[in-house]
Amino acid sequence: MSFKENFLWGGAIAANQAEGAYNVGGKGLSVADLKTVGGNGKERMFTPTIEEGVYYPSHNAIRFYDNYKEDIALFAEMGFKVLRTSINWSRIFPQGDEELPNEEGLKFYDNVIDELLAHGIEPLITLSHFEIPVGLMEKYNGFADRRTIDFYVNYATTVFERYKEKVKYWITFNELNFGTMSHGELTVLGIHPHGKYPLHKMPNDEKTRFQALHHTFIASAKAVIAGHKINPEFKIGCMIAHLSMYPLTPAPADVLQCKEYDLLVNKFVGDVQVKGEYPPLIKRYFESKGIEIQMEAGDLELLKSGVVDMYKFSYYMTLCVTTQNGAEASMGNLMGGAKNPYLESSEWGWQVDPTGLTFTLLDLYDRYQVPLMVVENGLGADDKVEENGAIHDDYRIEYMRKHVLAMKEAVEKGVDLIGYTMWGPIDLISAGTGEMKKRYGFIYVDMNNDGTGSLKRSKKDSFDWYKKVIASNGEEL
Ligand code: P53
Repeated sequence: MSFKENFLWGGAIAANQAEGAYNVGGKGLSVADLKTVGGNGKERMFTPTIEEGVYYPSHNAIRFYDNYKEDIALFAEMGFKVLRTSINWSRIFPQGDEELPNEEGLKFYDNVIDELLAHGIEPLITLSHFEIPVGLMEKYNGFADRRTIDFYVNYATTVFERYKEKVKYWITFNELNFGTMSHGELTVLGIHPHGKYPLHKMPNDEKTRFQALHHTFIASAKAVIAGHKINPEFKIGCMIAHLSMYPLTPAPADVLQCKEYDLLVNKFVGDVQVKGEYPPLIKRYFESKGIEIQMEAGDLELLKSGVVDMYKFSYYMTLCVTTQNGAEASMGNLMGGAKNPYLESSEWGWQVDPTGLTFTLLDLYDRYQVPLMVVENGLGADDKVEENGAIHDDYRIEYMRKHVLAMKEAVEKGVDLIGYTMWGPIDLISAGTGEMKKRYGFIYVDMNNDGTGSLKRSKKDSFDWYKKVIASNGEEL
């Protein structure tokens, strides 16, 4: 057994990390436009307004807005079956609470989607990829306010209607489970802090955060219901940053801790979106924190009837959990985790673990029994350009080869896996650091961390490798 015949091979990008043109064509500001550049080990900041002399990488990004034709042609050359990208919410509803959409914003996505279809590439559209309009953040405190649900649903319905004949695959929210962590307050939920903040040191207001998260659950469910009415063929997914975890030691306390973190950080949000209900074990956590989710009549029914069609997730690394070195019992600190002595890390400290992908696929299929799709995976690395312009990224090929083999193993074991869109087929702005040199692409973009460079695109060695992988449906690795 190997990959299905119509397996969806491709890549994934996000509007704010690729398009640029942040204030063109009537677009409003999104949260991404207020994030400064950081670095490896240097945090990005959030500034409530645009400050002079500060560099905001999303403003120009890699100018996919002007270059999309050339870039899509390169994706097509690799044989992409699918491209995952997001619609930048604030291009369509500049402030977020308008009744009618911005036609110029829609026109841009008409062009992108038509270009993809002309090349036989299926679009997979994320509705909200860390791109909530700043207008909604300022006026409503983002999803902390229940009214934001309706603005989101109006936006979702607008684009579902517009693209009902052209787009079949959708994601309601990117990495919604980041909403359980303090930095997700801003990035995912649009909770607006009135001051400058390093992104990982957001005010840690769990009550507001989990209430806002509940509102995104309702928003997602309502969008799914509306989407299926508009086109019953739509396949709408959740998207979870699956930060797969192992206990650091076989000490029973570590194993137990790991189980509880996995529920909070990974499974909780997926359970709500796939099973349509809060997992029973989360209630104790809320009680212990004095959190009481305010629900309206009908909310529980909405969650049940608005379940997603498939489970989509990102997978980059695994983390280790331990009680032994006093590791804080806070989800916000989890991204670090404890070091796994059996794994190597990327230059940015992400532990590389292909076997962990097989483990994760088995774990998820065992829990949900719905089709799965890996919608992000890849290696961020600082590529070296040779004098003749070549880029020998054999480390990236190695990373991806092992992860494709890991998926194959899961498929052989019976997992229903429908596709793979690796992250950043063309180099783009890093979400975590805002850097350009944390590169994932098969296509190199000549641009530096400070935005200088010709923006010229060129092929890395991995370009031909991936082309071969797709052509052989994952057999020639
Ligand atoms: P960057 C952290 C951990 C797992 C996934 O990330 C993450 C992050 C955010 O840093 O986000 C996803 O660019 C996200 C993309 C992002 C990609 O992973 O920090 O959906 O927008 O670019 C890679 O290396």
